[in-house]
Amino acid sequence: MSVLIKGGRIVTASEDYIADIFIENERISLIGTNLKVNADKVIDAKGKYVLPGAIDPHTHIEFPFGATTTCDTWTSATTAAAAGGTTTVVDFCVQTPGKSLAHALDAWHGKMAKNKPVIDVGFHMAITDLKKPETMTELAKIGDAGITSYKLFMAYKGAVMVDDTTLFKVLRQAHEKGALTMVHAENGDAIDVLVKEAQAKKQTAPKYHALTRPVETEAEATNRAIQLARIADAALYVVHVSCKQSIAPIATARENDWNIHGETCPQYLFFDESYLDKPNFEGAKWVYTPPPRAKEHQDHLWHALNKDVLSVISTDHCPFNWKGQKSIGKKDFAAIPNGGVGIEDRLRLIHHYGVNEGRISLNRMVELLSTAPAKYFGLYPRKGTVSVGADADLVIFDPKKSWTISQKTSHCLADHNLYEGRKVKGTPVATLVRGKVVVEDNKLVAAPGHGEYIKRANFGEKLLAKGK
Ligand code: DUC
Ligand code: ZN
Ligand code: ZN
Repeated sequence: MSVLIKGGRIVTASEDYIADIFIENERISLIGTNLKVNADKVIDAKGKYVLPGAIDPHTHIEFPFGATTTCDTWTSATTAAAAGGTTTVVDFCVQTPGKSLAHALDAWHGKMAKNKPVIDVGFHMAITDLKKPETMTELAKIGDAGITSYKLFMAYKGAVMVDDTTLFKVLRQAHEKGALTMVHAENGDAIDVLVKEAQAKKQTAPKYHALTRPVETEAEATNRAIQLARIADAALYVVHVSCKQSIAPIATARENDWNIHGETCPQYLFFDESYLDKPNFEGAKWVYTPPPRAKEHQDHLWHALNKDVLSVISTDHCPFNWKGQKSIGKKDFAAIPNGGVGIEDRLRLIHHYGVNEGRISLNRMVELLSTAPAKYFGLYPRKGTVSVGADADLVIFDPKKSWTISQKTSHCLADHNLYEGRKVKGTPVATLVRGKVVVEDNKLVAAPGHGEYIKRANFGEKLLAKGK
């Protein structure tokens, strides 16, 4: 199957030009003006942007969390992702404490085999328990499964939180193996005390989620992880940075050329702590971790994104229904499953509020959503750019088309959308994964199963095209 995309404005992290793209055997085979080729399918992209597919390196799909499981399936989440211009996700495969890493990997592949994805997929490995010595041996070989990034939770005491010994051992292993270590940076011990005190005072409302996780708990853990990574001489990537106090140690590290990196997510750019106060328990929809912060942090986050102190915008898509899932915590904020809905609207939101409103350039948007995550997570240059030989993961994006974000037109299964009713200018009109249109005009047009599991390269190394 060959495809010719005609006359689009190709925008990468560093370029912006009008040309045709010819796709054969899932990859881009030619880029040029007025290409004279015979194609099975022709797409007229005049007046549209042609972007490399966005990459979401932070999702939780069919993820068991506390008393419940995130409500999207692999099919629904990846359809939503594709509708919003995302062509690859890297999801967290999470070790069940006490069980092996192989057990987690089997479980994740099993879920994907049942509810098949429509876009490409990689896994990070979240290590929660190193008590059995053989787990470290397993971790040493996890690269064979194409997993080149590890994740550790520094919070959720008594569940998935790790101590500093575990964090440090994993950082050392990552240094040995050329892997990237990711941290959820919050001081779980302090938060545990604050939560128990709030519960004892019968403080039950969603707003106590934020009040028991002050910015200092995030800042302290961020700095601790950075210093431990320095001792281990390992690369570190701090997930979901939410506040200026956590930006500061990352900025210092980067000024010193330390191997420290960070991401933020749209929910920290667009919502503040007041959303938790919405009446009738609606605030529970905004119970994600770290919590929404005071509004002043938003400008600091945009500034950090512009200065490359923060280098990626992921979604941390971790969807729970408001009815039946968030409601588990109706009488106790600490029982509300932590997570927000977000996989579908990232590109539209960042284009509208970032590019249209002058906060970032179009090239920087591509870098933050596609090229940088591809480079960090061993997918580049097979993914994350528009070039000959790359996978034809492409988004045809109409910058003039208006779009109203709504749960009704969403492909996510959650019963709400955090961005409900927001009107944006610019939306994907077609998304291609390895040369196949998977979503067109917000409709799924490919069969689930088109998405493939991708074995990723090590941190800083290149991923070659399939079969190379
Ligand atoms: N952290 C995440 O990264 N995702 C979901 C929940 C959490 O606390
Ligand atoms: Zn987290
Ligand atoms: Zn997450």
